[in-house]
Amino acid sequence: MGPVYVITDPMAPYPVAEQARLAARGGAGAVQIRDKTLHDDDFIALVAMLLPEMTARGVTLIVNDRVEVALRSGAHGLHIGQGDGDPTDIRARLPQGMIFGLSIETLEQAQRLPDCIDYIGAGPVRATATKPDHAAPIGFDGLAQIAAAVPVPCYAIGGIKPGDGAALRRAGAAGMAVVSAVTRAPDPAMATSNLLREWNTA
Ligand code: TZP
Ligand code: MG
Repeated sequence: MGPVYVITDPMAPYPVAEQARLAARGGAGAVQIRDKTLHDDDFIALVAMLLPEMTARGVTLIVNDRVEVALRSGAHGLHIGQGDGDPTDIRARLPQGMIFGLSIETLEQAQRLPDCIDYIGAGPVRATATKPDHAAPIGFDGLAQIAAAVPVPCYAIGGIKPGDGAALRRAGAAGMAVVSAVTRAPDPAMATSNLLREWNTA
């Protein structure tokens, strides 16, 4: 999926589809569509519309939270959080080859990671206004402990900013998952390509 994973935000200045396109243009390896309020049918239509462009660019398109939407839209992947159901039961409903990610907030959760998970999002690394109900920040040390405890790629999430690439790589992250650093940047494509360049030169 590459080191830069961009998550869309319906509250950000650009429409969600445009956020996804700009992230792809900037070199994101993965784009997650995250919208807690969109009706399932609209969510499915949005993902289905974006899928050909994302596939053509080699971008992994991931649906947040909703199993039915992931299944019915043909998305490349599904990402769930700790409260979204039993991962093993959900995995059983997904087609083979669909990428399956899980949010991890503590070392204990990392140590109990089900073996059906392809990658994790670990965080929040820092407190962030993007997810007001987030768990306690884990910091870079917590991130390093979690990354070392799991056998799958670990994406750092939460309060990740330009300039963090080297510290995240040192902590053992496979990449960074960002919302505001890209979706609220004046030029989201440029912000994405800057994060990618920074990661690759860190
Ligand atoms: N999960 C943990 S923190 C977070 C999510 C979805 C939000 C991250 O947003 P930002 O703007 O990159 O801090
Ligand atoms: Mg969730």
